[in-house]
Amino acid sequence: MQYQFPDNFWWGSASSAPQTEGHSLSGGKSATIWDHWFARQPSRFHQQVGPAETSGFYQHWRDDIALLKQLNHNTFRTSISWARLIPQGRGELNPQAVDFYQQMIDEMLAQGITPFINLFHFDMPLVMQQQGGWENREVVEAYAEYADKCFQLFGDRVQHWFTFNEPIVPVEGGYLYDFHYPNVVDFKRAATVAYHTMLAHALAVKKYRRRQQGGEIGIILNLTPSYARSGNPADQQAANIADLMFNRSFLDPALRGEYPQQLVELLAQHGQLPECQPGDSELLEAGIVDLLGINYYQPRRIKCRDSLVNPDSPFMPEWFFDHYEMPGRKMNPYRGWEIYEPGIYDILTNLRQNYGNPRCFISENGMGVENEGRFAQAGQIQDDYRIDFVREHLQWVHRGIAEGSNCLGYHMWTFIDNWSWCNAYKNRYGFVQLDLQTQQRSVKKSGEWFARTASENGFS
Ligand code: BGP
Repeated sequence: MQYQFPDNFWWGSASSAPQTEGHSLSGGKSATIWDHWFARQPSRFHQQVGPAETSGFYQHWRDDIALLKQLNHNTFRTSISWARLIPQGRGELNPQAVDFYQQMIDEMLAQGITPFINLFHFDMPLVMQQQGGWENREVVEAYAEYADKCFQLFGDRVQHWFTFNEPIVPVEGGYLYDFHYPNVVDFKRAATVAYHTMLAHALAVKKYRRRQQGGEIGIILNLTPSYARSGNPADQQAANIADLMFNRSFLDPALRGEYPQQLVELLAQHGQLPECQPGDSELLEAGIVDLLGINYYQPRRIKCRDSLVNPDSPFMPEWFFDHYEMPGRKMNPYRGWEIYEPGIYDILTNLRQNYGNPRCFISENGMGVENEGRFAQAGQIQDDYRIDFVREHLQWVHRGIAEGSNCLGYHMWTFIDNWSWCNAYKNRYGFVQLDLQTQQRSVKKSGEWFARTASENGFS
């Protein structure tokens, strides 16, 4: 076989509680910011489809886990919903949620599927947001209590924990570019949210290690390699700043326990540094992860700015660079993102050469497709484009591993087509097609391909 992967390679897919569970206001769960925002502004959501309309994992988990097994997953990631487990954010547990998560995890284990459990996937409980969300250090404490509760309840069964999925997304969406609640546009507040998120991460890591449960804890970051338009110093400098802002702002604290000096200086120079407290540096250092999840979808193409910044305009990352469309780049024709497979290899190489080759795995990679039903033949979606997408990315992962990268697995986004934030069901990503009305699941051609690849531990 041409592309044979190391023994015990993790083959699986990723999902999250808010995108799959449904029952968003039942089973004792309280509202998250998504329930709240949807109720107030349904028009911000594609076809006005909100977080209640999902594949109903809260109900169908047993069948879905059987399907995972059928597709030869040896690992699967989902998340716990904070608002379901502790509806008031702090304090009393919801017994229905404890039962649900316990049974779900036990069923995965019984089917030979190792659960990877994430604690926060953009789903801030509304009660916590009403107290200021990540801007409030009390919420950081509350999150750490919630995390510790999860370790206490499920840590005997779960050996792979993640504190956050893509923590930069709520920062960008909620505080910079207005695509998540609370729809603030303010760099300083965004920087505070980013900083507090990493403190929350580190506190959770500390609590996990204190329990000595024998497993590992990590974080999942969406890394977008920044490629400069040219070797010209101005373009290079622009790409470097984009990298600092969008990658290293989370990668460095997660893997080195500190922020890049250059980023700190840049923000200090512009009066944008968040407020620090004594002890923060030690805390960040304690947050160095055991395992890094890498979500990779697309690169970032950067050039220097064409025009001078108006110093009276609000401070934004784009003060330092412009995005540019590289001529001849390969686009996903069904979703509008660039596809650049070598980016996944460049990430692995960067981690190996500059970050001590950490234990890592590809925790999300995937191809969203609009109106995917048009590719159905005899009842099955013939998604050869997705097979090509996965295969080509895996070839680069394989090369990275051959050169020594410590990449332990590959998880596809996602298992069953799911609800996705403001996009709702616009982009379908699953190995399994979901009929939202009937809730029927149908395995796509890519699901069958992946099942074969997982069972053979590679492909030719
Ligand atoms: C990632 C998120 C996922 C999922 C995916 C697809 O950034 O971790 O939760 O939403 O992107 O996104 P979309 O449906 O917007 O194309």
